[in-house]
Amino acid sequence: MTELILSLDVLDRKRAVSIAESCAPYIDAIKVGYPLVLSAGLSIVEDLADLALPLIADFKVADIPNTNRLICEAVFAAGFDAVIAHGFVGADAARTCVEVAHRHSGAAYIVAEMSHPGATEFFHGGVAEHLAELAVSCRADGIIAPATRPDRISRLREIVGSKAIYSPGVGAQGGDLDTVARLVDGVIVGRSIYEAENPGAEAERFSRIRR
Ligand code: O7E
Repeated sequence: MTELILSLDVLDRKRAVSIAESCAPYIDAIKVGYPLVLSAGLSIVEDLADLALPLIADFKVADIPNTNRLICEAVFAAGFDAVIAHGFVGADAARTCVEVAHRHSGAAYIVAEMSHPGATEFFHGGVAEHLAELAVSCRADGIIAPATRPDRISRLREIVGSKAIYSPGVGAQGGDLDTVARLVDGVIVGRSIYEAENPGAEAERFSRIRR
C-alpha cells in the first residue's frame, strides 16, 4: 500500500499538534519543514513524538559535507527519524547526510526533481536522472520525485529501481493521487489535508483512495 505522508506546514504549534492528532490514524509519517520549525521551534518534535509516527525532517540540506554533518546530527538528536537532502551539492555532501542518518538508524532521501513549474528550468535535461543516480551511489534510502509529472516519476523509477520514491504535489499542486499512488512508495500531502475543514476526515479520504 502506498504510504500517506502528512506535510505539516502550519505555523501554529497547537494547530499543528491538533491536525497531526486527528490525522494520525490515517497517515504513515509526518513531514516537518522550515515553516513549522521556524515558527514553533525544534521542540515541536517532542510534541509530535507521542503519536508514534515517523517524523521526517524536510530541511533540504544543501551545504558542504561538514555543515551537512552538523545539521544532520542535530536533526537526529532532536528526535527525527529521517532527513531530506539535496543532491546537487555533490556526492560527498549528500553521502554525509546518508551516513549520519544510517549511524542513527534513520533514513535519508535525496531530492531528484521538484514538483513546481519552475523546477523544469534546472532539473530537466538530464540533471534529475543524474541526481537519482547519485542517490543510488550514495546509498540513500530513496528519492523525492514530482507528483505533478508522473512520466518523470516513471523515468526516475528506471534508475532507482526498488528504492523508495516519495512524491509531493498531489492535490493543491495539481497531481492526481490515483495516478501517482501506483508509481510511488509514498505520497506527500500538505494543504489538501491541513487546510480542509476536517483534516482528519480528509486524511481518511486520501488513505482510502491510495492503492
Ligand atoms: O503542496 P502541498 O501543500 O501538498 O505541500 C507539499 C509539500 O511538499 C510542501 O511541504 C513542499 O515544500 C514539499 N515539496 C514540494 O511540494 N515539492 C517538491 O518538489 C519537494 C517538496 C518536498 O517536500 O521536498 C522534500 C520531500
